[in-house]
Amino acid sequence: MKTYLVTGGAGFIGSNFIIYMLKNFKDIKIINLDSLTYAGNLNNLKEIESDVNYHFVHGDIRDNFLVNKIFEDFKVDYVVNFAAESHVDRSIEDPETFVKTNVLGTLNLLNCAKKAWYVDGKWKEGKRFHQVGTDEVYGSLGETGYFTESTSLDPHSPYSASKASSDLMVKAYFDTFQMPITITRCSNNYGPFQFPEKLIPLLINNAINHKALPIYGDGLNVRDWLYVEDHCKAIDMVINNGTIGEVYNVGGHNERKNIEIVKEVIEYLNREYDNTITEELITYVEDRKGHDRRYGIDPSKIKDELGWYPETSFEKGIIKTIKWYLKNKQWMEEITSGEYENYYNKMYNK
Ligand code: NAD
Ligand code: TDX
Repeated sequence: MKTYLVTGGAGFIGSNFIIYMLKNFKDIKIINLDSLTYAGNLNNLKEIESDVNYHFVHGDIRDNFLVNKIFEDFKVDYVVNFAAESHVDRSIEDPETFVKTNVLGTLNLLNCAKKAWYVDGKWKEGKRFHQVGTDEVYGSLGETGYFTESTSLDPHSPYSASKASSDLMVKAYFDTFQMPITITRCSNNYGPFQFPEKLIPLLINNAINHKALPIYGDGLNVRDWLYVEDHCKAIDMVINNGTIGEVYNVGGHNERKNIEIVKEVIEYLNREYDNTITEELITYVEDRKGHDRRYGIDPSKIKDELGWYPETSFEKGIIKTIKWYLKNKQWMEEITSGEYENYYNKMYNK
């Protein structure tokens, strides 16, 4: 029975990962450590919250006493570090919070894992520290080419700089201490439980409330979209079968211009939900500072070595996603009240 310490498990990808793992494996235990920032929501985990193999701990990944205690109380085998400040626009407003959680938080987890796993001059068997990274650390592509694992790191936003720093700290613990680590770097995820500050849920939420759909710059920036469950599967495969010390890029050759995404969402909602939702809602706004033009992942390594591939096509995934948000309007209303409203009004001056 393996015990996973999942950090940030009340956020978007973390909650999908916990649900995916508990649904697929009966012989694992999951400890979810989350400080419940604006992005963390325990309602995401309703369907598994009473599972005997699930345990929630409310706390910060920077809390050295607490994290050491978790390692003592539970025989942690795997750390899967999702906990992060994850939104680029917020990092432009407040870079420091990103360094505190993403860099110092990761460092604290590494130190606690080392303390628990490195005993009498050797590493205990069967341990793994997995860092959930992002393709944004590679910077921005021109019209051609893809990010491979050997692409130089060239982050542009405070968010991606903090994620690059945390990846490098994890790598340093492998290079210096031979800590058993792996890193995945994934492209843009979409699916259930994503906080509606990110493009796809923001579009759905605004459209159904007949609010403007803000498009940064010319709308021609490209992102490589991956359905969240495919990402969860990739992480599981890398933890269990990936080579220690290695980085794996995760993405699905699913590139779309932002404006194409907006039009697809409008088209579906107009046809299936409310025919007053039209392209008139599209509003071009000032571009994001340092806005990366294009991300595109080359996933050959994870495909060739581990047999992973994205199972959900964008055409199917986007419909599944829109339907989920329509069915869970209350989740959206709850999560967007209070702090989010203030943030949204500040960002878009509405
Ligand atoms: P999210 O913002 O939805 O969730 C982050 C979670 O971390 C929240 O539950 C929050 O409460 C928790 N958290 C934040 N600070 C914490 C702290 N100091 N201690 C404990 N918990 C804390 O993020 P997400 O979109 O689910 O992303 C998860 C991870 O995946 C992040 O590391 C992100 O960089 C990475 N990633 C995200 C994407 C994407 O498209 N969303 C793509 C690639 C990589
Ligand atoms: O209102 C918007 N209008 C708009 O045009 C928002 C929120 C975004 N955009 C654009 C900016 C990007 O080009 O859409 C694209 C996607 O934006 P986000 O959803 O903010 O994602 P991105 O900045 O690409 O980063 C995401 O993918 C990589 C996640 O937020 C990161 O956590 C992850 O590492």
